[in-house]
Amino acid sequence: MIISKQAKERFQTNPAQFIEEEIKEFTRTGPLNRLPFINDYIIWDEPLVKFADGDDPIFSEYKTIIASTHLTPHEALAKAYSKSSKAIPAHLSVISWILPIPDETRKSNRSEMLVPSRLWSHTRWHGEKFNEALREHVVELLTEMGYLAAAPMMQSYFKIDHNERGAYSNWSERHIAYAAGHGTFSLSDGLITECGIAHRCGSVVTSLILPASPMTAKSPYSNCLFYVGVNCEACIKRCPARAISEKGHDKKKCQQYVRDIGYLATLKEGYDNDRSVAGCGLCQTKVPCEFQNPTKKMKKKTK
Ligand code: B12
Ligand code: SF4
Ligand code: SF4
Repeated sequence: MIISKQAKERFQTNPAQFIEEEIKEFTRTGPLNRLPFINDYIIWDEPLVKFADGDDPIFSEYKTIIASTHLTPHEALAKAYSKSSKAIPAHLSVISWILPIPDETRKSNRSEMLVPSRLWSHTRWHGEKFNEALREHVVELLTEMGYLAAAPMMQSYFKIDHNERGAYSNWSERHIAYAAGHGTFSLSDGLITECGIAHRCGSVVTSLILPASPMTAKSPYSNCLFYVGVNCEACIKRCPARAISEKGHDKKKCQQYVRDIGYLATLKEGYDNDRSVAGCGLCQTKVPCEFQNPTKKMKKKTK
C-alpha cells in the first residue's frame, strides 16, 4: 500500500478523523461494497465509527460475561504478533465500526416470513466479504503508518465455541462495539445502535492511541424498548423459529433455524451463497429498532 504525502499529513494532524474518513471512503468507493450482478447495488450505507480504550475494564469483565477465553485487546494484539502481552505497548485502542443495512435491503426483508430476502442474504455473504476487506485495509493502513494492528476476527486464533447457551466466540464484535459506545444489547440479542439493529460490525486493535468515544448508554440493554418497560414484543412475533421470548434469545434454536433455512435458500433462485450463511435477520426488520434507537423517541415525548 502506498500512502500519499497528503494522507500522511492528514493522519498526523488528526489521526482519529483520518481513520474515520478512511473507513467511510473505503466503504463509499470499495468495489466489494457492490453487487455487480444487481446493477452495482450498494451493500452498506455509510459506517458509524467509534473508538474504545484498550484498557477499559469492560474487556476483562467479558471474561466473566462471555467466557474466560474471550480475548482482551492486549491478548488479541500480542497473539497476532506471537508476542507476550508484556512485549507490546502498554496502551492500546480499539477501532469499531457499524455497517448499516440500507433501506431497500431492510424493506425487502420486512415482507419475508420464513427465509431472508435475497438482498438480505447477499448482505450476510457478500457483505461480510466486504467487512473482511475493510478489516484488512484498516490493519494495512495502520501498519504502514508504523503502528501495530490486528483484526482479531481475521486471525487464525479466532474461534467459535459452544456452551449450554449456544455459540460464542473469543472476539465478539458486538461486545467490542458496546465497549466503544455504539449502543446496547436487546431482547433479541442484537446490538441497537443509533442507526438501529440491522447492521453488521467489525473491529481492529492498534497501538495507535485514539480518543475513547463516550459511553452514552445507561445500561447494557437501555436502547431496547422491552427493557425500558415498554410492551414491545415485535421481535418475538417476527421470529419464525420461536427463538425469542420474554426470557430472551435462544441461540441454539436460532442457529438450528438459520442452518435449516440456509439450505432452503440455496434452493431459491439467486441466493448464491454458502448454504450455512444465508442469514435470517427477520427479528431485525419490521421492528421498532430496525433503523433507529427506538428509546430516543420516548425520551423526546417525555421531555
Ligand atoms: C456465533 C454467532 C451467531 C450465533 C449465536 C449468536 C449470539 N447471540 O451470540 C447464531 C448462529 C445464532 C447467530 C445468528 C445471527 N447472527 Co451472528 N454471529 C455470531 C458470531 C460469529 C459470534 C457471536 C459471539 O461471540 N457471541 C458471544 C455471546 C456471548 O454473545 P451473546 O450470547 O449474544 O451475549 C449476551 C450476553 O453477553 C449479554 N450480557 C449479559 N450480561 C451482560 C453485561 C454486559 C455489561 C454486557 C455488555 C452484555 C451482557 O449480552 C449479550 C446479548 O444478550 C458474531 C461475529 C463476532 N465475531 O462477533 C456474529 C454476529 C453476532 N451475528 C450477526 C448477525 C447479523 C446474525 C443474524 C441476524 C444472522 C444474519 N446475518 O442474518 C442472526 C441474529 C441472531 C440474533 N438474534 O442475535 C452480527 C450481529 C450484528 C447485530 N446487528 O447485532 C454479528 C456481530 C456478525 C457481524 N460481524 O456483524 N450468530
Ligand atoms: S423489537 Fe422491541 S423488544 Fe425486540 S429488540 Fe427491538 S426494541 Fe427490543
Ligand atoms: S435470526 Fe431468525 S431465527 Fe434467529 S432470532 Fe432472529 S428471526 Fe429468529
